[in-house]
Amino acid sequence: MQHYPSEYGHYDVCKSLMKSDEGIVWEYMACQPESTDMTKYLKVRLDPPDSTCGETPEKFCAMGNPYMCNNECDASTPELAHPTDLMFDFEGRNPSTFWQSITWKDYPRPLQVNITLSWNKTIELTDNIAITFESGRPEKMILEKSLNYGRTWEPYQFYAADCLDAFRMEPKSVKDLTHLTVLEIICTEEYSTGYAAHAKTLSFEIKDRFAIFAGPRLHNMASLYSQLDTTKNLRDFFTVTDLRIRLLRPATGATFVDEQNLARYFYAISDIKIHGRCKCNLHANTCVFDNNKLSCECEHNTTGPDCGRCKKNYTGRPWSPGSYLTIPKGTANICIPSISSIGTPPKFDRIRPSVSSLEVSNRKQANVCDNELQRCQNGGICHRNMRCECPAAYTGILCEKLKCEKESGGCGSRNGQGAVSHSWGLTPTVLLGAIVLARV
Ligand SMILES: [Ca+2]
Repeated sequence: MQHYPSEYGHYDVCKSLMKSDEGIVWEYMACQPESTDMTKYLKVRLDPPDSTCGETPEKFCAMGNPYMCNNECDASTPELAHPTDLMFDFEGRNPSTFWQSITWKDYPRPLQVNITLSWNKTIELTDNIAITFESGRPEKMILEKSLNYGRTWEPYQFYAADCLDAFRMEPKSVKDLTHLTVLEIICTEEYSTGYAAHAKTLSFEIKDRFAIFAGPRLHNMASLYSQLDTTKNLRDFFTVTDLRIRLLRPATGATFVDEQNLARYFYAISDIKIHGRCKCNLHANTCVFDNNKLSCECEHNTTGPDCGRCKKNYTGRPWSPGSYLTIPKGTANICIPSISSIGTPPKFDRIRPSVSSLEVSNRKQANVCDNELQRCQNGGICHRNMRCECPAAYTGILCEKLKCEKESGGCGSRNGQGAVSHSWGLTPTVLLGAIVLARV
């Protein structure tokens, strides 16, 4: 099992102890795992599967010198093999290690290879995707994404030496995008020039898109986070379960293909960089890689690989993701115990038998409050693990509500009931979501 704990920063803490009038209590915050190198956790698949060179040893031409064609690829000889894992090994070695495709010996049949990268987990991209080619960069390529484990795909970005010719799209740069067009899928010609020693990298620009909201040096992340919070499409744009690199035409560096010398055409990739974090719906700050699978270590009484639902017996209100707002601590929106009618004692009494029967089958989970984690707030006292006895001014299953809220006119000039406000501590609902206090 591999842990990667969060370093200090915004949203790295799910809960913390704090002092209050009632003693030491828990404060809950929105939280997320830190961004990390996601290539360690992916599975790679080629289509067609036999696209790697050297199954039968073959000759290919040197990069940049198509007339030196004595290089050999042989999958059965380690020094001459170019398997897919060489796209993700430690770089910094010279010469670099790389995956290499078969050559274009079947010309004029297109030389096309799909490289599918799967996490089997929803992740959020946090930095540019950078693909380093050892061959010339492809003249035609599509980067695609899936949000449903590869069932359906959509384009992320088109890459071509000539966008109009290849995809009937006007060439664009990410720099042309604005906050109104940030989700546009563009074709770029910036990364498709043929053999050029100094230009090997192809990028999918996450940071430039972030910068549209957060400023050129990402100094205003608060602005980005508030956009992400309020715009689901924007959040989903950076979210994937899989990526697919569709290599559609290798670099030729010319308008024609040299049919006498097809061993000069192939794809070779030395490195792929992908940074991101597990998507945990702001309910976990840790993601573990166990049994070859990533999963969030859910807090806030949530569960599931993405913390996407409430734990059993914590369905006291519908699940909702945590919120980046309010900056900088967000709102935890924790799941609360399964007592649907938070509030008046008579109602509570009516549902008490079911709590009791639950308690028989699963004593620990059915507890409303207990002596280890006394959840009664505002000075409430836990009674037989079943209910909080609240001080006169408070009510609610956890004594989290001011009684006056129930009276007409509420506790003052507040309006809006139940809606999660994005300002601190104004309504009891917010109190419950953002800073649920529980005694320790
Ligand atoms: Ca490598």
